[in-house]
Amino acid sequence: MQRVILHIDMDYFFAAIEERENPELRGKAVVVCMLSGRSELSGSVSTCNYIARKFGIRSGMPCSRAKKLNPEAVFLPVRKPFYTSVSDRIMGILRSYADPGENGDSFEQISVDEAFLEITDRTGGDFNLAFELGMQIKGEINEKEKLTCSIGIGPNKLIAKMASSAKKPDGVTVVSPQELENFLWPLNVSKLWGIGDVTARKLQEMGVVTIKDLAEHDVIELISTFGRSRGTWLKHAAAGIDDTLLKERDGSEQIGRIATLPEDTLDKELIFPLLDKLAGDVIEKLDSRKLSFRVVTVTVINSNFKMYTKSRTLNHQVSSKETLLGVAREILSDFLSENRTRLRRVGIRVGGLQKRKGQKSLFDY
Ligand code: DCP
Ligand code: CA
Ligand code: CA
Repeated sequence: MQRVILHIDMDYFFAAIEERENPELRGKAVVVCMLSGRSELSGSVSTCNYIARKFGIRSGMPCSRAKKLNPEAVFLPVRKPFYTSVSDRIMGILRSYADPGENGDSFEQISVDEAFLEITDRTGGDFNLAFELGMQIKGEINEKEKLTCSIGIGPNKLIAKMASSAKKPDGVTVVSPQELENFLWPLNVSKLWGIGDVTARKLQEMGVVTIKDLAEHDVIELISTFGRSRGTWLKHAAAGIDDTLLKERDGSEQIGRIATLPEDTLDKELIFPLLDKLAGDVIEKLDSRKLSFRVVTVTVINSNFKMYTKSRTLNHQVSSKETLLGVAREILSDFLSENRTRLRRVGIRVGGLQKRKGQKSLFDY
């Protein structure tokens, strides 16, 4: 099936959170600063909103310089733990939109405000459906967190990542395999994700200006300049080729199983035995690696191939099958009480994994 990957990047993230928390900041230039504490405004700009950017203020520049560019701007100190808690909630929302992940990881957080989602199964390889999913994600983040983001959708991580920055802020950019060359080739090589300043400069010296130039460049020459692996990578990337899979960040790994019911049904008598078997399989995997979990996610796919995911976070680490099955049954029962379409597949997944510590806890039942 045609792969579909979605990349999301939050808009002016730290400054957007500050704006949300303090509506009086709306309409003003807002600069979030990493202050060194030595003197007032000795430090660098963490980020700023788009109004501040109009004055030329950028991430990384000295705060004193930002102050000169716009003395009227509001300067705020970074509140990293607070932004991280917002990030965690957003990542939780995003995870629920990724594929169930039967064939490997389907969610990868790459920074505080960025993640990849594999949505191949969810969309059946259809880029129009992927666009709708992107709009749905924006809607949920806006509703729950009052923040905007930019989304890129493409046939692989490379294209998705580059597409998300094409329309910023608040954009959704879809690049299907048919549109790939039109999107990629006119761009300057320095825009290719993975190319740094040094490579970009070397390529310019070789007369390679656009990504199209790079795609058409002699691969032997690329290899002799950059080495075999980097040289072939450049050639492939310029053609929009990228086979890399998504990889869960350590600590956010999940273990799950999903299976098809004997028939499409809404009957617990048929669903619970399968749930029982899946819970057993998951616990077996956890046992073999001596892991406990804290998050339980149930996935269902109904007879119309629509997928629904619901998660519950427990207030401590657990590792027993009884707990897993109990929580999974509760989630599923809640779901069945409000759903009318028969189910085709069900899955269980656990997250918040940790190495089990010493003895089994008294609470672990
Ligand atoms: N950040 C930082 N120092 C930097 C770059 C970024 O502290 N030099 C922090 C603040 C940003 C967050 O990381 O809000 C995300 O970085 P981005 O590069 O995604 O930038 P923004 O989200 O702020 O803006 P954009 O709308 O351009 O994505
Ligand atoms: Ca961002
Ligand atoms: Ca980012």
